[in-house]
Amino acid sequence: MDEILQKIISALDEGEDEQISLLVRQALAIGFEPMTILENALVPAMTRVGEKFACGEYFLPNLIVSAEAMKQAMFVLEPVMRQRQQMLKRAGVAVIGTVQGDIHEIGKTLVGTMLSVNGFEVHDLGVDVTPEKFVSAVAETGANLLGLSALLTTTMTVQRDVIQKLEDAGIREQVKVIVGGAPVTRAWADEIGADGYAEDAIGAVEIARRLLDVEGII
Ligand code: B1M
Repeated sequence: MDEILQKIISALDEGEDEQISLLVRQALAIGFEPMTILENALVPAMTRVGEKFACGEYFLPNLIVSAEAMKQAMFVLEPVMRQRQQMLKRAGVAVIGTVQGDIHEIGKTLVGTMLSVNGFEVHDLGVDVTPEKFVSAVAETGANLLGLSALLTTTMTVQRDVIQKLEDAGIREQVKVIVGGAPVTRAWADEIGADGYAEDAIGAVEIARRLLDVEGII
């Protein structure tokens, strides 16, 4: 693997947020595409940190510093991604957030960024978002896409609650609901009556465009 990507992986693993910003800028300067940096360095490195946490090699502080480094890297990448795709015509209006009880934000933000750079007007509600807040945001923005992220097995069920609340409010038909996050599966999406499921951020854009019948390339 390229040396610079390897350095980015190490910086994320060690949670070196200043160093990682520098390295990501360097990688862009020598011609790496933002998606290559994301897919070949940042995302696998973050996944590896999670695996080390799961097996007891890393502890919560490791997760926190690595997540912070990931966010810093995203701050550098996001404007570049936006700049490169800003000519796209509007694909739709999306509301997105991580569900109540869950503060994992990186995957959700990545999905929001990818939707945004692919022509969606994105209203990112952040993390720990109640079903009620999702419902009012859909009503207020007139969104035709709602993205619900959940990273914990204990918070996946809130995705079902949100869909139920949309039905209660009489606006379920107005909006396509897509769900995702590490524990979420297609079977779960079907079970709770979501319109779509995606395993990653690019998949989220693909399914959103398909559901809303938007033409064009990602
Ligand atoms: Co947490 N955490 N965490 N954590 N954390 C996981 C999720 C875990 C799998 C780690 C592990 O044990 N291996 C585990 C969950 C176990 C489970 O329920 N199955 C876990 C746990 C247990 C916890 C705590 C309970 C730990 C504790 O306190 N004891 C706690 C819970 C806090 C809470 O939310 N209430 C907690 C806390 C944290 C931190 C705050 C330290 C930090 C988050 C910081 C932040 O976001 N600002 C953190 C982190 C960093 C992780 C891991 C290591 C990495 C998550 C991440 O950012 N991945 C994670 C392990 C893992 O997932 N491997 C873990 C990178 C990101 C790009 O991927 O978020 O999966 P991801 O998003 C992907 C896809 O999932 C998908 O696309 C994204 C891009 O490709 N996707 C969607 C996501 N949302 C989507 C929505 C869509 C479509 C696709 O449509 C709408």
